Amino acid sequence: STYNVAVVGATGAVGQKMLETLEDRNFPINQLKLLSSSRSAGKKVSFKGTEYTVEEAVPESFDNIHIALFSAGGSVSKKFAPEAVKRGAVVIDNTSAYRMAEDVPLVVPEVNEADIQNHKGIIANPNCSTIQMVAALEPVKNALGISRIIVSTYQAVSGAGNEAANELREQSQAFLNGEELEANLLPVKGESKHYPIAFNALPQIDVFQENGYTFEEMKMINETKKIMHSPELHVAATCVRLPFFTSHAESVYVEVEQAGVTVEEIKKLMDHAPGIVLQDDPATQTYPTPLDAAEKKDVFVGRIRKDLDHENGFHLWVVSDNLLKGAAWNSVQIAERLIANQWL
Ligand code: 11C
Repeated sequence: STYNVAVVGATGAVGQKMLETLEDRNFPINQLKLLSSSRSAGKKVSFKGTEYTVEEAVPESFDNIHIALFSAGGSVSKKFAPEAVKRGAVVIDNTSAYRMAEDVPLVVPEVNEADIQNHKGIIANPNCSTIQMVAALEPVKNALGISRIIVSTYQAVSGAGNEAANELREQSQAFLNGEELEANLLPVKGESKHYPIAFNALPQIDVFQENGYTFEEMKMINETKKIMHSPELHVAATCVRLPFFTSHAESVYVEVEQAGVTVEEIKKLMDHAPGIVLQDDPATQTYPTPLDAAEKKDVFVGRIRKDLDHENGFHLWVVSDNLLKGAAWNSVQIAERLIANQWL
């Protein structure tokens, strides 16, 4: 059978990738509706060779929709996801609006696919930097147990949307021309202070919380515990924005519960894990990079080493396309699993 699908936020960085992914997967679409906030309504977007006009989302837009993919910001999800559910749609929400809500499954199919069946109409797609980390660590947790994670991220500008990518482009050109850099957006739109991202590194992604961590860091901490069903797990994160366009990279330190584990064992786990590609050979300088991972659906892992001091500690380098596995692909994958398991 085929389904009526709505994409909310169709003109955004993630929305565009959602359309590409639906096309690429030959998703069983009967009718496709492209929606947005009033700001982007009227724009033209093409899908499978047909041009669609993006419509402003209103509650009635969701009449007869089976699956609605949301990625137009938290406030749009808060306003329209319940309207879509009321009309019988299942919502897969790529914003942080519902991720920590108790009755909303937060899903990375390689980790907790079965949670999808508990949905009450909304399924949340985790934050991009969380998704790639838990996908890489799930096989380790299953086989060896995990007690602690300490992660530092190296995140692409596209995580902050198309505008941030444009800012990097413009600042880079200005820098190379010897001109003054204009910073209007990063680290956080709407904050009082802005720093240039070109040729720089910004240790702030999203707003600061009272505990001194940023919201992005707290997302990684809280979402990881929820997805892995491990409220007791120790997790700490430092999230940094760097001047490249696509793919987030992460240096992950993990302590396993089992004693006497070797690097070879961890490599073997990675090699057999779904959605994970091991790229790890120092002899041939083989390791993942953001440029190589871009436009690919997998999560790439390399640089696996044993900690020199902690018997159960390991270091990994994890890279994935933030707009695909981190967002659009994970959302479409949830939709595919919904259908395949008849959990719609
Ligand atoms: C970034 N991780 O790179 C963010 C973007 O909660 O879905 C994704 C925000 C989210 O800025």
